[in-house]
Amino acid sequence: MYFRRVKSYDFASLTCSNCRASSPPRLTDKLRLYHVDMNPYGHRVLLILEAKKAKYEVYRLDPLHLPEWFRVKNPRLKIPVLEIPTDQGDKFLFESVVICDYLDEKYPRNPLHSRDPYVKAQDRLLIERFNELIKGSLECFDTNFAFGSEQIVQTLDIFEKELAERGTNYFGGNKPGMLDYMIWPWVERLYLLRCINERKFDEKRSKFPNFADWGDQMQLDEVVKKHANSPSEYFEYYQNARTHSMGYYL
Ligand SMILES: N[C@@H](CCC(=O)N[C@@H](CS)C(=O)NCC(=O)O)C(=O)O
Repeated sequence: MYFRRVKSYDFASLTCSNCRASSPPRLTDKLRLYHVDMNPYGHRVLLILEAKKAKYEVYRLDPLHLPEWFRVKNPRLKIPVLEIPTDQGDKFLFESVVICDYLDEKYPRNPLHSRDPYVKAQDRLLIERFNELIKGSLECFDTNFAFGSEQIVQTLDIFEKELAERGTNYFGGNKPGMLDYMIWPWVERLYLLRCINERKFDEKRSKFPNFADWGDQMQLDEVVKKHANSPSEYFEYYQNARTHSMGYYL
């Protein structure tokens, strides 16, 4: 599915060899995701593409050498971008949550949002609130992997209580839904903290028992497994990314 998959994140040796001078061909029958390997926002979209069993390809961009033609596709230069074939030519969407909502409506199989408009609205609010954990984890990964960022702990507390209130294994009920997949990429990355201090990680984990169980279940989900990386892969990635000014892409 990938044009090229790089497992070892040797940023120093990334060259422009994979920055094609011309843009990829027009699409015919499948979607195309412009993605930077290991980027959590693109990870969101990969999960939804997979959950929907959509036909897609991934165009991997080298974040240190974005090709000129990409600026035309997305003047904001943000990734992820979804390219959609239409009779009027290819169209583009950006903003991971917007892309994922589009996919949920476009592919009715396996609906990921609740049919109840109130629950759907609540889930959207929780996706917004999760931005605090995103900020906290960026700070944590971008500095010294310090534990106990208040933003992380406070957000986990909100989600812990929400799971207890819903009384279900997943936020989506008896299977993962949109909210589960929208927050998962950052939770999968939080496990890297176990590589730094196992005891502290397990102590924190025990403070959020519902959320911890949710995380264990999510790791067994087939969609999640398809795009999962191990804690040590993330640890190595973030260590290297820090020394290569990758801040914008974390
Ligand atoms: N809210 C956007 C965030 C996307 C985003 O911030 N992308 C970053 C990578 S994490 C990016 O492309 N940064 C490049 C830049 O800002 O120049 C989404 O959900 O898609």
